[in-house]
Amino acid sequence: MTLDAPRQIRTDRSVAEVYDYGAHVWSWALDGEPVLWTSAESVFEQGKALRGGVPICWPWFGPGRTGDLTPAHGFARISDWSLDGRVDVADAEVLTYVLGPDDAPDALPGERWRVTYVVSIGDDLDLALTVENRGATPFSYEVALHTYLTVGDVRQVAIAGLDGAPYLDKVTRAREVQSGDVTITAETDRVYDRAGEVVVTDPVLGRLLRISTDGAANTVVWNPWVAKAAAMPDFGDGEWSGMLCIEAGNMLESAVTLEPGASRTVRYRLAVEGT
Ligand code: TA6
Repeated sequence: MTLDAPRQIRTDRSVAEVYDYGAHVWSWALDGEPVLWTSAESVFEQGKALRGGVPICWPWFGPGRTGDLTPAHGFARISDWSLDGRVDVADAEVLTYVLGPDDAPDALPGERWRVTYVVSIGDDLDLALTVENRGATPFSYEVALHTYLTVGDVRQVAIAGLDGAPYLDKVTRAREVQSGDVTITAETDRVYDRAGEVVVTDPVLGRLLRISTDGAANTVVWNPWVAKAAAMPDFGDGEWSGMLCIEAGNMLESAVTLEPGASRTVRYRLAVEGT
């Protein structure tokens, strides 16, 4: 079944589209220039993830810590979220989405949780995802805001802010320590044990993308490169050089355990600056 049309957001400098499906911020352009990346081959069907924008990975990341969970990256991005509010504030538009167990096709019966996602679109993109444990027992999850960024040529970007950070290289399965800026010279799929601020310098588009986070322990850097891109039907073969994922969240050893009544927020702010 195809999806309902996305909500159209327009502010002084921004144009964006947000699907209630997955509470998925799909596109965001600032001053007419795309900042989020979207694949021309993405599908728009219930039950399938969109390829681009900011997919929400929850309550697990990838196949989960057991390595065998489906759907990949959890069910939040393929569930219909409820829009709880939409307000204009200063030069931004703020949408508040909510997901509960009754909305999620794959939630376990009797689970008592609630996820609230506040999306602020203006001169920056500001995302805040809060998970509440409304049950009587502790509740664990992984989470990531899996942001796809538009870059001029991924082979020419420099990613600063992770120097010295340990990471799991998901391509080689080795544990490494980052030395200097991250550059992309092959398939890259890394979970860093650090979050905070990451700056992507894009010499082709002549801009910096500044990502700052709160409540996250991990940063993921991903580019599929040639072969992986060709192997994904919803990813155009030549699109890989124009995109880069810089994701933030809590996964693997940094998965979150919420005590009854507790809540935890992960926040991701994306700003565009001239070089
Ligand atoms: O965040 C990187 C990653 O975990 C990669 O391993 C790759 O699987 C990517 O996410 C995309 O996952 P998806 O399920 O959206 O195709």
